[in-house]
Amino acid sequence: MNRKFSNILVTGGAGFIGVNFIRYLFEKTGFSGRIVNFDALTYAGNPASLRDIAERYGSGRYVFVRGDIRDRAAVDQVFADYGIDAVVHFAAESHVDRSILGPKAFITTNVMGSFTLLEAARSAWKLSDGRLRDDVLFHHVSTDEVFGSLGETGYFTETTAYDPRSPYSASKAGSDHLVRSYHHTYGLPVTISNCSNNYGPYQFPEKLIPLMILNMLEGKSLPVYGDGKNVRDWLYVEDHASAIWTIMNKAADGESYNVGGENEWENIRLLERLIEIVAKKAGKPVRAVRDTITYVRDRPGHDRRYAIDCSLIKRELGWKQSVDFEGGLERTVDWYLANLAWVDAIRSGEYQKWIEANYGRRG
Ligand code: NAD
Ligand code: TDX
Repeated sequence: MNRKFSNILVTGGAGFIGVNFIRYLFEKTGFSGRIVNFDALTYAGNPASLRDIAERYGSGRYVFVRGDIRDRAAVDQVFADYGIDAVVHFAAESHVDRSILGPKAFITTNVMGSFTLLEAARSAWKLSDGRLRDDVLFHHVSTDEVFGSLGETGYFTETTAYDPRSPYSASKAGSDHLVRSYHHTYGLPVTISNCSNNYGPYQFPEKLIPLMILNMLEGKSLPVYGDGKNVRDWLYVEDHASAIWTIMNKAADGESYNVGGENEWENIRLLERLIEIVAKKAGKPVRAVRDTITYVRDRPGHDRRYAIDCSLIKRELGWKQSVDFEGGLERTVDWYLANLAWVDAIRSGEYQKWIEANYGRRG
């Protein structure tokens, strides 16, 4: 496979991974086409994260459209307006804790929204003889959480049975199944990636790493769920972007690939390492920061361990990670230290005011 895309629709491109993916495409690849960033701007979406990209490429190569993937008319309009020939589908509710508190938005966006997007793609890419175009692609961005929870040993491979255990992972599993069904039933050209935990710049400060960095800087307590021994596999976000781009360009239609960092950490061990880095950079005594670790009640249904076997994408498509964990954590801490204004704007509601001024009130 060697595909060429001219007009890529990125859904959820104002969120953490979407922002990094769009930056990666413009700055690190030879992509010369147009990106249409379609995002509803929920609490997690912040177009200010791409303000410099909008200034540099806004004359035709970068377009932001505020819209909801559950809104069929709005999605149809984007396909029609921009001659979309590829979709990279990031838009989702993504935080497990929120899915426990309020699952509904996860079902409407992750399942129904993905369904709406698939229907719009199927309709926009239909040829006059009823078949679908084969020079287009729908790439679905999914998670390792669809495979459930591992014990102390073993890895998720592409053939591991689905076993989602939170409303978030169940909704992502539902969307994965829909995407595959559109390939098998209608011949929609699709690819899927199931990736492990990402970290890096622009991550919303509700997720473990940015939350802990900011709490350390502010002298707040560091809430560790349960016994702190849950294990996650961490990948620097730009390496996820490169994996998606590799799959989009090289994978056969209908294929899924697991993507991971081959970098497993118990939460408490990761936190201890992060404390050392932040304390040093912020000039705080390590022991004082360590004393703020607080074990709190566990997340209900907390998956014990995720671990990805990503040998297939390495072997078949030649992808590999480029950022080691030590370097990635340093870069991430440096980014938050240099971008406290980005965090403040989120926390103070300043960016929400900016969104309302520029894009109208949130629905
Ligand atoms: P995020 O929460 O930071 O961003 C999600 C974005 O989607 C936001 O910009 C939000 O405004 C937008 N959005 C939400 N609902 C929408 C709707 N109905 N219509 C249009 N836009 C909507 O999430 P993220 O961490 O960047 O994750 C992106 C994707 O990657 C998700 O599909 C997630 O399941 C998947 N993923 C994330 C990770 C991770 O570690 N963060 C790992 C593997 C896979
Ligand atoms: O305050 C905390 N304390 C804590 O101990 C938070 C926010 C998390 N944790 C634990 C729970 C998890 O074991 O840290 C681990 C990581 O938690 P999150 O950052 O919430 O990520 P996780 O639940 O693992 O899911 C993430 O990775 C897979 C993303 O949010 C998902 O979108 C992605 O699919």
